[in-house]
Amino acid sequence: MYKWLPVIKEPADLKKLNTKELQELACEIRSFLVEKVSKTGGHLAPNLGVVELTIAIHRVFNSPRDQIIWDVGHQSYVHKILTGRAGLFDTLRQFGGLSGFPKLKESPHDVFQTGHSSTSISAALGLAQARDLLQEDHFVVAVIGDGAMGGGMAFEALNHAGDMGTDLIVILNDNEMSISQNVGGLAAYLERIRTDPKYSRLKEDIEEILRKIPAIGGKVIKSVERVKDAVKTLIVPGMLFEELGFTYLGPVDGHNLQKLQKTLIGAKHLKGPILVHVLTKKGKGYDFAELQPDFYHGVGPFDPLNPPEPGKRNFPPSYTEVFSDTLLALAKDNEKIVAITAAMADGTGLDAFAQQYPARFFDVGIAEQHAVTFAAGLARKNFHPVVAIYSTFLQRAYDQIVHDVCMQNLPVLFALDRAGIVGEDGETHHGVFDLAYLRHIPNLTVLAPRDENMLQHALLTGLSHEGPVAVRYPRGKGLGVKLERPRRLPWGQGEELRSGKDITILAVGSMVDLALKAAEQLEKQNLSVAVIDPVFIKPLDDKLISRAALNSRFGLLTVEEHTLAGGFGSAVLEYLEMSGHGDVSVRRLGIGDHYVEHGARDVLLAHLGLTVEQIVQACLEMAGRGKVVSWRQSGNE
Ligand SMILES: Cc1ncc(C[n+]2csc(CCOP(=O)(O)OP(=O)(O)O)c2C)c(N)n1
Repeated sequence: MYKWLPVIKEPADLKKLNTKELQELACEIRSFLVEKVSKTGGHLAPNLGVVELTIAIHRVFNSPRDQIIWDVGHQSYVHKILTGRAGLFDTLRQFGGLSGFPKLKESPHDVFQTGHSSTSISAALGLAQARDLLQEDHFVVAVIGDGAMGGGMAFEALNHAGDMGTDLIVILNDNEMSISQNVGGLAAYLERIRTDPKYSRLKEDIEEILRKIPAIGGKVIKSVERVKDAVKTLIVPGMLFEELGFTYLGPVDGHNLQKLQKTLIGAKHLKGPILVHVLTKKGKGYDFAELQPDFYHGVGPFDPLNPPEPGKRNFPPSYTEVFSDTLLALAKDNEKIVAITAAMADGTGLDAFAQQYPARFFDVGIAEQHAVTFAAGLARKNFHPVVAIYSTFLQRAYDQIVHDVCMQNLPVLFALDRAGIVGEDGETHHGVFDLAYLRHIPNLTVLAPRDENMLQHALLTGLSHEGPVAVRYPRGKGLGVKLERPRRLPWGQGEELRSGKDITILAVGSMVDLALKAAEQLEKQNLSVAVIDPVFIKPLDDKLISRAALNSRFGLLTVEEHTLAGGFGSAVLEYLEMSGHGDVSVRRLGIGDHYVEHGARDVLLAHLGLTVEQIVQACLEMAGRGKVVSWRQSGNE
């Protein structure tokens, strides 16, 4: 079915194809992406948009000798296809299969791992500096989207790179989209470059200059510096990237292979930091994705001829949907509630709030640190901001939480979606560190609701509190429990959901349901097991834990979808030690000292030993009835 794809085993093979053949290859890659991603799920629209760009990069540069860094890395599928990994696409994002992001262990062509946005220019500058110190001779190229370019780190790196003057090529892939429509001054600035006629003239002139570069033919220009100066004189004064010390090339049509290659060859001949501005269309070539690039940014498996309807709800609702609905309902009666997202309005469920209360909604772009301090500012003027950020991305804003929100004890509610194992996006995206990076911060309250009904209560409780509160909840569907009217939870109190005298399981959030099922099974084996939902990870319900410690014959078992180090089990151990219950036997189930790779969430949880069976097994061992299998032996290494 495919003519050219099987021919391309490595980037060098691209150099054997002429322009027409390359265009045919581009069409084949698009069909291949839709065919494979519709089966596995994945980042479709971003990859459809960079097909020609990736081909051009691999034609002009010499990977892996030349080093290419993909910002976020969600658009690296075409790069993977062209670097010998097309045959692995049936395993994309599955446990043990091809990752959806660049991975060092996968290929020498993946030179730097990414997943979180806006890191590529910093990494590329570091690689370029190392190259210079080692007196090596190769190119370093960062490919960054216009959304990621708006992140603070990208600006910090541009600022530094311009100052250093190091040879470095930054390719700005401008598709006018982040996940949804891009926001901010930079986006408006790029829009002006795209549409202003004087920039179109500039594009023509640059082509004229590039034609004169020796590698391309035409009149020989002896000094590359002269080219740079010539290009610079064409740049409109005040151009942002030029002012930062970059030579700006573009804008160039990112779907025109010939123009792209010419511009990249031109960039190779210039010295210092170069920014190549490339215009692409997200979702290019697959109508559904072109029309709804935000929906097809990242999709689950779908039927390519009959794709799913965006926004359609199923039962049970997802935690995100319940968050979205609850916030809308609470905001109706409380006009002090404002909502903030860092470029994830859809993913966090804040899109509904944005529609209903546009003046109280803020999309700050991919700028989690700014989002948090911005919220602190709003809170100082008596607003009650809800900062909805995935657990993994809030890692970025640790200092802002400590310094700007909690130290001033400001009423900011952090809604941490995707807490725990997220599944197919893998190690850069699992939200398994949040309890550890939050629970030691003074003034901060941390809640982990066990189901979607408790999520509603936790949100109301958090928004009724005049201080900072974090609520963590998992990815995916709720348990299908009845949704009551939201109520305030008794402050700092856990709930004993089941009594028992042999062992008490203290389970966090998503693990409570598993613990209850395990306790039921154990009852049939004559083991009497209590289950406690602490509800509050901080403050801990001291009394309840003390009572459980005294009354459980074989001790306590903690279970959490989080790292063991610094997590809830650690909090329980700390409390027991400080309160004189240090001799109580405690066993902890959670994630060991390692990163968790990609795969379906249930597969990963089983691999980590976070299942009903493993909880049963752990309890039997605690009662001296089972073979002792430590979490290391059970695969969680
Ligand atoms: C720190 C961080 N915040 C949020 C995200 C989620 N995210 C992944 S891709 C993306 C949009 C990136 O937009 P852009 O750089 O323009 O790339 P495009 O998808 O348009 O090609 C976002 C917000 C992330 N990966 N990292």
